[in-house]
Amino acid sequence: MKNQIRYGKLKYVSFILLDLIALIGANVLAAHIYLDPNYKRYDFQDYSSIILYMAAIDLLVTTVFNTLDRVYRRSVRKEVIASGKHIVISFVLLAVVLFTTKAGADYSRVTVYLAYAFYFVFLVALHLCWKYLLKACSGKHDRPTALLMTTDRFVDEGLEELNKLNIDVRNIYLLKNLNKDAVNGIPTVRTWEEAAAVICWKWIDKVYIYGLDHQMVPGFLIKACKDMKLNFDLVDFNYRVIDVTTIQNEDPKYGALSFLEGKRDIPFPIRRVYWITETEADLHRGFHAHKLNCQLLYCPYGKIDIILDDGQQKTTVTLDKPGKGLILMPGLWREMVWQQSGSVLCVLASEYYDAQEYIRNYDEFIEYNKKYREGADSLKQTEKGFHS
Ligand code: T46
Repeated sequence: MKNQIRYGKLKYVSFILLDLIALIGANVLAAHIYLDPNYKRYDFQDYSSIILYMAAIDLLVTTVFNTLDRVYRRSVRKEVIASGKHIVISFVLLAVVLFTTKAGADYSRVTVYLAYAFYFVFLVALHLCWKYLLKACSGKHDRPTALLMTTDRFVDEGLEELNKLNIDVRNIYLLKNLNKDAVNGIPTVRTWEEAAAVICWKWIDKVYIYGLDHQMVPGFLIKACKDMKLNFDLVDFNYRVIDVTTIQNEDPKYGALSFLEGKRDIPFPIRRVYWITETEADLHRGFHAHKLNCQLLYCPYGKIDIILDDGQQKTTVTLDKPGKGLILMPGLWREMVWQQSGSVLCVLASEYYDAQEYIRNYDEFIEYNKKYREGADSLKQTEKGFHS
């Protein structure tokens, strides 16, 4: 709820007021229909005090159960479910309050049932109408708006890429936010809940993930975006050479220390670590591609050429110092050539070992890559994200 108020502000408050108006309207209608002025046992004056109980319970339920969560962008189905949940909880609480305070006998139960039935209908209808009206009044964006999800290592690159696509990045969700409130003047968010609130109340058109494996996107955020009918899109690269932070001691006898940090340097979950040792110069290994596995390669000792082939062109990256890393996304054919005997290759991998996930035949790789590219290109043309 804190995030809803923070990003929704007056828009969010307007929904609370709308709920109260719907509640009063539903009660007046129910009393009008059911409370017979000639029937002495109940009259509206007595009944009106129940509306106060209902209003208090309504506010309590909204606050405690966060039933207005993402109300601005809910689908009709979600709206019906959330409003139903709100009504059921409120009804149960009212029953508990009334019948434990013995006040229940003073009221017509049928009127209460009717009032809640009307309240449900009003709630759904008013929420839907109000959000369409608010959206119509807030106008269209000149450029598509986006939330960029990335790591602090790739944030500048990601912003540059989206800038090229003429996309207006409104917020950045840094996977590991080290107390950065903004990057290049664009505010950051710290949690998936905050990201979901921004997407909702700032009416973000799309979430872009840059330089991350999709496994790093929290499942709850994916679900929240689905509920808001919003797509994810990858602005991707095949590989990246990165500097590995290395602390060189002034006194050479203490050597150097290099380190990599999860979520900042390593843009995928680490499920496996392996290393290749006892090697001779001119050793050739590899000759395969991965369908799923993301990797980070580094060579803490020696010199190794990594020849990469994306099916169209080849590139060679030489790993020749501990302060150099190579991130490889899936779909790249690779060959490793040891330039110096004893060189050590270390690999951090996103997947457990699975022989089925390798492509070891080059023709098969070309075929696989062609299909993958065609899929990616058609997605770009239709501007539809592939993760949702
Ligand atoms: C890669 C490059 C850089 C396992 O049983 N578990 C493992 O985790 C790995 C990595 C390998 N193996 C077995 C499978 C083979 O029978 O070890 C044997 C040698 O593996 P492979 O021929 O795949 O080794 P490389 O050097 O060609 O490739 C390895 C990795 O497999 C690969 O993912 O990208 O290093």
